[in-house]
Amino acid sequence: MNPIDLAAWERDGYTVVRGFFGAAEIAALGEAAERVRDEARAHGRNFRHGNLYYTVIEDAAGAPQVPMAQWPSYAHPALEAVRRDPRFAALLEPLLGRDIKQIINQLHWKNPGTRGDFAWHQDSRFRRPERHYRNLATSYVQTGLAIDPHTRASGAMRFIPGSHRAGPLALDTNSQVLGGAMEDAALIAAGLRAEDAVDLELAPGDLALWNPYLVHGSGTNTADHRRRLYINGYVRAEDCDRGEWAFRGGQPAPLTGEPALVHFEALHERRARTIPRGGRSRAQLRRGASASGRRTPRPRGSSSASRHSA
Ligand SMILES: O=C(O)CCC(=O)C(=O)O
Repeated sequence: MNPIDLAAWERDGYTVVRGFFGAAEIAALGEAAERVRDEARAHGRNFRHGNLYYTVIEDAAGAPQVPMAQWPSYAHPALEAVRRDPRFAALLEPLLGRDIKQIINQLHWKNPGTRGDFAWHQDSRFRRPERHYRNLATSYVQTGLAIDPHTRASGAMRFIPGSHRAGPLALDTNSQVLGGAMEDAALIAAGLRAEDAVDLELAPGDLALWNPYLVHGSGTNTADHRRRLYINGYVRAEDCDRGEWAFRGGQPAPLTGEPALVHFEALHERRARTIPRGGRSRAQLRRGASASGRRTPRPRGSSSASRHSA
């Protein structure tokens, strides 16, 4: 039997599958996440290669911290295998069918005491341009796999159950989500109440699924351990013009060949301009070196994809 509680999904806009991955698998995922973090920190600043993007900030002591990595699966086979694990295909089939693309592949880290808050938002604000995403309310499912315990103290996500049923709400869509606090005033302006928020408490291996219109955010980690989340966002292929394939006919579709257009509008332009013939090897990518052996220049300014895009 499929473990998604479809009635709860429709009513609340989210559901949780407990123990979706086992302890050993989560330990391996955690190790892969640390390799991504080490690689991102070694760059010492924001880094892009195609859709892969590392957000690197400085902590109070001036040391590099990595709150988020986008599309680490291009460079890390262990993460690539998880995003197209057959269990996701079976789980998602009743909601999305058997041909499924992927829009989000993201790791989030919240270290104790560091601010990695996410302001109240709906993920729908990031599904742009709108014409490329059809029937968003029913064609898209966001998933988050817990690597560490998610509790109120460790900065678990907070959901407003049922808020997805209103569709797009009057929440600020101009301010940054990552790094912004969950303000009650933002909810009130959208006709919602902070008292209705629930904590998304997860044990390692639990998987949360939520609707793109569900209002959610998350707070600071005040626990004594880090809080990591592996987010994969899936879409019914026929309803979306963007994204990487995850499952075709129910079968896993590995990432191969040219990256697909997802959020980074300059993907093909930038590749054509900066990647010399032969591109870069994985080892060069890991070292942050270009094909010519030099370090890749800092990405210009803040692109649409350098912003939180879940
Ligand atoms: O990692 C978190 O706490 C928040 C994630 C989130 O809000 C999102 O990905 O939309």
